[in-house]
Amino acid sequence: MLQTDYIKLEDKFGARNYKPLDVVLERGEGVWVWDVDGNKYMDCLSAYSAVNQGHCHPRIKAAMQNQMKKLTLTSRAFRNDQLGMFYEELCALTNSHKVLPMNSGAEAVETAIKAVRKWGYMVKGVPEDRAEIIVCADNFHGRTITIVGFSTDPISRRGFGPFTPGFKVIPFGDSKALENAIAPETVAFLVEPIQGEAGVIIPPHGYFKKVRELCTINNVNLILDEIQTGLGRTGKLLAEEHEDIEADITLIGKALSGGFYPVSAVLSNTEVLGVLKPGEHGSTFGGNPLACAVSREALKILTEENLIENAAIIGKKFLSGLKKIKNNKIKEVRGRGLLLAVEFKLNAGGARKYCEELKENGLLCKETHDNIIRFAPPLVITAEQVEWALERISEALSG
Ligand code: IF1
Repeated sequence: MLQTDYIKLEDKFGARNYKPLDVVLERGEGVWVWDVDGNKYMDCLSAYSAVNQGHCHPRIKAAMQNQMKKLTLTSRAFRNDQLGMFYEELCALTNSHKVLPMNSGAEAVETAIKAVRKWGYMVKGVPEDRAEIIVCADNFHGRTITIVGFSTDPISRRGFGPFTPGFKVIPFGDSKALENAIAPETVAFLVEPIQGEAGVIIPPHGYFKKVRELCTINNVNLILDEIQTGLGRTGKLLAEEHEDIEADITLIGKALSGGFYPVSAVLSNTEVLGVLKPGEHGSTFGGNPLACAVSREALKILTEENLIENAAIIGKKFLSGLKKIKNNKIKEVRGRGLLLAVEFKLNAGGARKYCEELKENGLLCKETHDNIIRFAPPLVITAEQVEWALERISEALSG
């Protein structure tokens, strides 16, 4: 079949909830992917930070093959031999006390919302059904009705109401706004350490230190959504480390399985996760042995192959290379570790055309909010590969 045949099939039978680049991929290895015609591309999106370990990492593949020969799914009606070790290793790595395993990132977010609301009623003493969670404008936390209900992106919300009550929106990066928003019924502040989908928005220096202080003195849970920024992406295991703070609840997903399987988790302590009693929450696939075996290996790779340090070192090189690009249509170049973005001025005609040109030159990336290109290659990328990428990006973006 030709690429156009694959595209026709997708367009004929698929819902049109995406507008992908017209490249039909069939194979991936490390930072590279190949289309059905054998053309090779560098993946600078990493499935939105789900393949931090690189495409089809052999160790994760082997762990998955080994486990799938034995046991894939038991439901949580019974125990399995992978879950406890997954918990222990994840808690040791992230300095957490308790884990609640789910599947998608959105499910982890929803789980955290349920847990903090129940904590509010059982521990903080908030009147029933009055719990409030503060979120930030330009947030992205997933696509469920509750989550898009507190999104400020009209495209994410339009036509999906009515929405779930109990959320208050404040500007990102403004600790005074948080201070003014906190009320006796506030049970949590849900926020990304760096706003990924908004265009890699990095908070002002000291913002999260103040946020941590405000949450502590007001007995409000700080929920950090690290589903995109976590697991090495920003050059630290968790992006919170750049801010020298610790969340009360940390959400991870995506690269938790190295892109092999949907796995997410809510990391917290007994006070919060202890409010969920048997039968009050769960999911068919949450904590299944295949997910746990895959994730255990995916986490080991991050540390044993020094991917977190690599993201820090190579990310600096990538960022400085992007900053050298000369184009008066570029408004800002920013990033942390290997979560980078080039923002074009609003009158520059958008960023999609640059993504299309880069695709023709063997590099895959994607625009966000029309005028921003995010560059987020797998954390296994080498210095030479960054040079290769920068040559092409400079050629396409210079103007
Ligand atoms: C799509 C965006 C990124 C996330 C954060 C929770 C979730 C995500 C910080 C939910 C998921 C994905 C969703 C995917 C594209 C991608 C995305 F463009 F949508 F916004 F990365 F920026 N918190 N982000 O980034 O996790 O339920 O998807 O497992 O919806 O197209 P999920």
